[in-house]
Amino acid sequence: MLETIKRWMGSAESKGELTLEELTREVRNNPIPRHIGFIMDGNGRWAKKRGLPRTAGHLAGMKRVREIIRSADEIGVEAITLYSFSTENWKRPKEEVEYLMKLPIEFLKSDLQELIDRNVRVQMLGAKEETPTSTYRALVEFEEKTKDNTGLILNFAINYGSRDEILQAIREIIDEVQNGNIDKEQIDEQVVNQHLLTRGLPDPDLIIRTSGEMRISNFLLWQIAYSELWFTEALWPDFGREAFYQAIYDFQNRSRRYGAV
Ligand code: V07
Repeated sequence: MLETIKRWMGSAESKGELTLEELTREVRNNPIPRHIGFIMDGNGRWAKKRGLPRTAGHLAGMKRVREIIRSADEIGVEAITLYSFSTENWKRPKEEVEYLMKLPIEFLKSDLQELIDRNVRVQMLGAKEETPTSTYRALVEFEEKTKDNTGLILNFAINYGSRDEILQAIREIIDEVQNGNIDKEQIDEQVVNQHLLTRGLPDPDLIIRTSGEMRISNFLLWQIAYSELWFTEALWPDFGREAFYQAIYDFQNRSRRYGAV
């Protein structure tokens, strides 16, 4: 109780004076966000600070992906969506893009078995067909080998852009109207939801972005209408279990009103 009051006096949000054990207990004793989105920013900057190539930052970032999956699974999150590669990322240097496209293949070798053991279902959001053949095969293998799993839903947004996703939904809905399947007046939020790549998933309760940037960058624009946004200066390769649970702790201590008072 005293701890709680001290925290209120300090600031609106905790500054991380709980130990990891206390934090985990607090988080587990409160409602867990059902769906959490991650914008995994800062790998390049992390590498630069150490005089390493940007690719070293991406490799370190992949290790944190593993830690976040385990941490989410262990507290019973229903779904996480990781923004791994945007449609804009093709503009990066060729070597960097080639390296990024190899990461799912590496991840397949190192982590598929653990994901199966954890009953995790892996899905892709985005045009995976436009990735190199070997990457595409790895992405499909993840999906196929985990499709009947009933635990944590793990979405990788690869070659994803939210405006593209919305445009595609608009085209599909127009087709439905033209085919006489629905009337224009019947188009509502539910119809739109059914045509987005996230169909079947709850909207994200919480979006986490690392690396100090306070932008959404074309990630799940429709779906985040009521999401809590949480930003940290930490670079993605430094973002581990403790920071993740701190974000959930802060989420649990904010009040969400969906526009009401
Ligand atoms: C990527 C590592 C994490 C930091 C952000 C960018 C770099 C894991 C995957 C992955 C994707 C699909 C899959 C299994 C693993 C990945 C890309 C980049 C393109 F089925 N990390 N990671 N994919 N980074």
